[in-house]
Order: sequence, then structure tokens, then C-alpha cells
Amino acid sequence: MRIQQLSRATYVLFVIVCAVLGAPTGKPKRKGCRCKKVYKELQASFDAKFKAFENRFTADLPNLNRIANETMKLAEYNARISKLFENVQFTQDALQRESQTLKSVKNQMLEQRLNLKDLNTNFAVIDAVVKNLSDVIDRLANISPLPALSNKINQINPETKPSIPATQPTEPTSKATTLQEMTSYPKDCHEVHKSGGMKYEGDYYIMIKPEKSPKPFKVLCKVANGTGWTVIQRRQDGSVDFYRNWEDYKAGFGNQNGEFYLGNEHIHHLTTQGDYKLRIDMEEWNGKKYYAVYDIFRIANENDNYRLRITNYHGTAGDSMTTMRDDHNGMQFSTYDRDNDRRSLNNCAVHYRGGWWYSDCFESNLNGRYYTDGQHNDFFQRNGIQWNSIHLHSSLKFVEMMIMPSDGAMNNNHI
Ligand SMILES: [Ca+2]
Repeated sequence: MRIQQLSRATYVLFVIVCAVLGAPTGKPKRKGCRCKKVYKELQASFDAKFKAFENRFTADLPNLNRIANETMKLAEYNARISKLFENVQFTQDALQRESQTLKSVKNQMLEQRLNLKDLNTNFAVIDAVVKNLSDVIDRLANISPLPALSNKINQINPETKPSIPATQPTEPTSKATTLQEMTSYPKDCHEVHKSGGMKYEGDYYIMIKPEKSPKPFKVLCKVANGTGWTVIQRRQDGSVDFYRNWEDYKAGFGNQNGEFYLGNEHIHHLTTQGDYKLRIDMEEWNGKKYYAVYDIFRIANENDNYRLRITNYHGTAGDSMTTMRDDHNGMQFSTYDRDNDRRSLNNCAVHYRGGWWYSDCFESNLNGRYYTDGQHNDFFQRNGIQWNSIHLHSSLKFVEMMIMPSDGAMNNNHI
């Protein structure tokens, strides 16, 4: 309709132009007819072209609709793709976080792996210890007439574990004592060590029975530099009172995992079953250490008041047992309730607060009073733990007395 209105308007405009153009010139009326003819030709041409355009537009309309639909679809796809990109971005972030978590887990696993490696190493060490323990038990079984019982005793009494030195020993149970009384016992620590037991350095607690001893008893064994000693006395912190009577010194007292005296009766049974040597380790409060060894060490029975036999000194501490003055060799044992010393006027054990083989009175007093650091210098009252060849007026910080058979191998320089 608009096109038809436009054609009419064009026609009117054309007539007006023709009238204007024709009037001033005064040309004949034929010219107006010619203009009208041209107009009609133009109109026909225009109509034809318009018709063609209309037909073509009509024909292309489905395509245009299709293009419009495709455009809408493309917009929709574009929106979905944008959404997908958002999702991809979100997933990528999540993966990145997951990757960090996995890295952390991986590091933790590596750490666990190292821990497992250490654990494995520890297991290997424990395996080796168990193997050595088994070897020791086998060797102990070989020296016992009743190996099966020995194995049971070793299981019952933890003190006999030779590969791990016990620091808090427990008293043997009555069951263990009963079983052990049915089998044989080593006569001292050296015998066990010599037969392959207690192969590692350290302290061990075992039951022994010297040949003349009426019953077995517990001892502390000390293994150092390939030798196995039986410890008979130790002073280290003043935790045990050594100012004791005759019966206490006879039976022994204290704690074998701390300070103790094994007892004159036990020492007598130990040292009369063969030739024994004595080793004394000592330490001053300034940390300086000494040792004294006597190749012969023996004490008699109670009837002879545990008389001391000691000779052949060597070591770094100096000889304070067999010197001319107050020679302890050959002396009987004295306590505050048994005066067997050479001093006639009084009892050395009372005066010097110990139990010892006093002469008149001593060159050594290793069972004297324990003085702590700062109190150990006592010039006028020399009742401390004395070893005169180390110091005349100073009490020692540490003392340990131990014995082994004289024919046993010994390293004299193991301090
Ligand atoms: Ca006396």
C-alpha cells in the first residue's frame, strides 16, 4: 500500500513538474502528452521492478525467517558456551586445589615412607639383638645340665637378659628361685662372660652360686673391655647408709642398681673358690678417675672375722691397702659393734664411721661416710670415703669394687 501511495505521489509530482516546465516555454500541448507517456512508462517500469522485488522478498522470506531462527539459536549456543566456559573455569580451579591437596598428601606419604624406613632399620637392630640373645641363651644352655629349665628361667627372670643392660632390676621371683635351685648356677659373672654370655658392655643382674655357698644369690655383673666382673661394692650418691653393724656387713645391704655392699659371707664364698683379683675404680669430685688392681684378693670365713688377704698392687690410684703404715693386708673386718682392729684405745669403725679391715686405723676407708660436693674436704674428721694415696683429706665421689678370677683376661686400662 505504501508503494502504491508513493507511486501516486510520484505521479502528482511529475504532472506538476511537467506543468511548470511546459507553461513558461509556451510550447504546444503535445509536450504534456509526451510527459504523461514517459510517466506511464516509468510507472510501468517501477511497478515491474517493485513487483520483482516483492516477489523476490516474498521468496526470500522463509530464508530470512530461517536466518533469524539460526541467529537466535547461535545466541543461545553462545550463552551455553559461556556457561560451559564458566564451568570449565570452576573445574580448573577445583582441579588446581585438588592438585595442591595431592601434592600435600604425596609429601606426607614421602615422610611416612622415611618413617617406615627408620622403623625398618630399628626392626633390623631388634632382630640382631634377638639373634644375639638367642645365641647367648644357647650357650648358657650348653653349660647347664638342664638347658630346658635354663630357658624357662631366662624367660621368667628379666635380669638375665644379656643384650640390654637392666637399669631397674627386680628381685627374682620365688618361682624363678625354685626353678633355679633345681639346676646349676655359674660360680661368678666371669664364668658366664667367658662362655659367651653378656657379650655387650654394661651392667647385668644374674643369679650365681659359688662352690661353697649354701644357696644362690643375685649379683651385679659389669662387662667392660671384654672382661666380666662381679661387683661387690659401689658408692655413688650417698643414698645408702654404710654405717652398719656386723650382721648387715655379713649379709650385705643396699640396692645393686645403686649403692650396695654384697656382704662378707658372699665375698668369702666367691674369693675362696679360686684365686681372685680385685679392681677398684674411683673418681674425685673434680672428675679425675683412678683405678687400683690387686692380683690376689680373698677374705676368710666369719670364724676368722673375714680376715683380708690382698697383695700385688698395680694401677693409677696408688696403693692404699698394703703400705707399711696401716697395712690392711691380714686385717680382720671391723664394724661399730665388732672391734677387730689394731687400735687398742678405741674402735676405728666408730671413729671413722664405716665397716672395713681397719688396722690402726686406715690408709683406705671405702665404706666411710659419703660427703657431697663441697663437703668432701674434712681435715680433722677423716671419716669420708678415703683413699689416702689419692688424697689425705678428701672424700671420693665414686667407688666401685669388683672381682674376677686371677686367670681371667683383663684390660687394666679401661677407665
Ligand atoms: Ca680397737
